[in-house]
Amino acid sequence: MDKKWWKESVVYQIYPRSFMDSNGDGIGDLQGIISKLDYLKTLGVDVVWLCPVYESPNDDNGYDISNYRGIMHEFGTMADWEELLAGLHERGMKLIMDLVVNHSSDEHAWFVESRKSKDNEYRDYYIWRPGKDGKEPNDWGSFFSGPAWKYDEQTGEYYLHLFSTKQPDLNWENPKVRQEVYDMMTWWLDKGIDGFRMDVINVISKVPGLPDSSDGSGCGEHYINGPRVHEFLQEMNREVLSKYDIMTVGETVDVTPEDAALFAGSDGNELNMVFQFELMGIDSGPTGKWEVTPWKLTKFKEIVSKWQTELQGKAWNSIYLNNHDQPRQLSRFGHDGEHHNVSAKMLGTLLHTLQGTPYIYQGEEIGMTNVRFKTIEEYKDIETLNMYKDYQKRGHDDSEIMESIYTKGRDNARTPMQWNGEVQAGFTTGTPWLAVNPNYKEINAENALKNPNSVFHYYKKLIELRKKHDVIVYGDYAIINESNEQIYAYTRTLGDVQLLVILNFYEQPAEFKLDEQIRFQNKELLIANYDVPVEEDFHQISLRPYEARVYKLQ
Ligand code: ISL
Ligand code: CA
Repeated sequence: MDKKWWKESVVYQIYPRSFMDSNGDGIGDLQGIISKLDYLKTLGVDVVWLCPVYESPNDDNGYDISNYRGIMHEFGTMADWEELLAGLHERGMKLIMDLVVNHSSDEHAWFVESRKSKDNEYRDYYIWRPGKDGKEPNDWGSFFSGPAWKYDEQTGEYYLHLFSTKQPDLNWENPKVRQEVYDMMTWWLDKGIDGFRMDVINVISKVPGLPDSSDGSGCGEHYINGPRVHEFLQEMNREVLSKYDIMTVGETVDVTPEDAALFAGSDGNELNMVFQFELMGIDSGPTGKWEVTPWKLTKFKEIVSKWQTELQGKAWNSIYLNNHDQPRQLSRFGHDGEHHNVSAKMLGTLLHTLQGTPYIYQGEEIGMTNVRFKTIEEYKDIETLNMYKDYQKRGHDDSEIMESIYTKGRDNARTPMQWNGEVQAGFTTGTPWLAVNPNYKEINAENALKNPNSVFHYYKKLIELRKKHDVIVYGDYAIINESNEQIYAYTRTLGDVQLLVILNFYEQPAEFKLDEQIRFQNKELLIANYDVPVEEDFHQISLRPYEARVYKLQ
């Protein structure tokens, strides 16, 4: 058992723009977060992952950074940030910062210089190429629709931007760029932070020559897990990470467990863990995420089991079911109507009892849901807005596009945190930058704190259990009743202690039969989302809608 604090921790992700507004301008800010630190302490989380709070023109809500060492003025000042760090540390919590270094903002001083002339000393900080036959240098597409290249009048060349046109890709081939990044990371670590979440870190190395995609799709084969990515991360680890007792998690698009074992292997020479996307792709069609496709529990179990077993003993998993880029887990995998409370708890049970570090996304702990704004004008996310224009141009009808946005759009996760049932959900005294979800009168933190039966108190208990039972953190995973289309059940085993997790993923009742192979003398119910009758026959359990139970067997 290779014990590590970051394996035993529970992480809480904050999207600052939407968490809490302290000054009535409608935008969440650092003082707002500070005012809620006791809330986080009550929940019991160990680590806060703060999405970007650096200076930014906010083309992509802070993922376009114009100064890596300054705080976005809408969020506050460096003094506010220092107060936040101290406030977390005083309460025994840690802080990890978002590191966005695949690209910067086009308003970053490096890019302002870089675009001035071909012989500018910052030219090679970015990826510039002449056009090919009057068109883009290659066929790569942007994650946010359209080509990944933008023509720049000034020097008559194109620059690469895998994301928005205001997010030019940094040139990691240039050792000066890498040194700038390492210096900046060291600067933040010396301020006392406890680690980094690294944005799209597996696309930083591009295949030399930047060839067209082989299948004409314009997709990522020439930059996802590119030729030098492990070399770069090992260098970063040597120069920076290995000098501190910190945690690191890489956001890695399109990786397999084999890739993950290289990025986050137990030898520890790159990162501690990665976010995989395989599960998040479960309801996408051949054309991508906007092609909404029904998902199946058997497939869900297959993906999760694959990651659980293939990383076991080799690398460490991160566990998440939603974040600021994904729809709300409750609307996607649970039931956001009548079975709201039990299904939110069922999903929480899964999150906290798999092997890996659990990540809670703000609002998940009170069961926040997707939103359906009537018109596209109410949406703010660049990915959503670009896709809307693109699909309209291609002749899709409006109601079909809106349906995709309702199920998959990133603004589902970005509506303001629902603190109470008062004006604007208690998030702001002004007009919020993105409208609040109209269900805030029922679903809000104040109600959740008051009600002992709430999702919040259930999450709190799950977090407490993690601290008491090593098997929850370190136990080996094994799936049981694998082919069952309605129930997800598995065991976690550590020495002679076994955890048995039984989850009904649907509204319909289900019969669970316990495998004869599972033998034990004592059983203890650790947590459940319904009252469980004592005299029940354990080998045949009737599960109610979205019922979840966790037993400890010995
Ligand atoms: O949001 C997505 C789901 O469709 C992805 O395409 C997403 O853009 C990708 O996961 C990378 O995400 C990260 O980098 C982006 C930023 O917009 C996201 O918010 C961030 O999490 C560019 O920095
Ligand atoms: Ca504010």
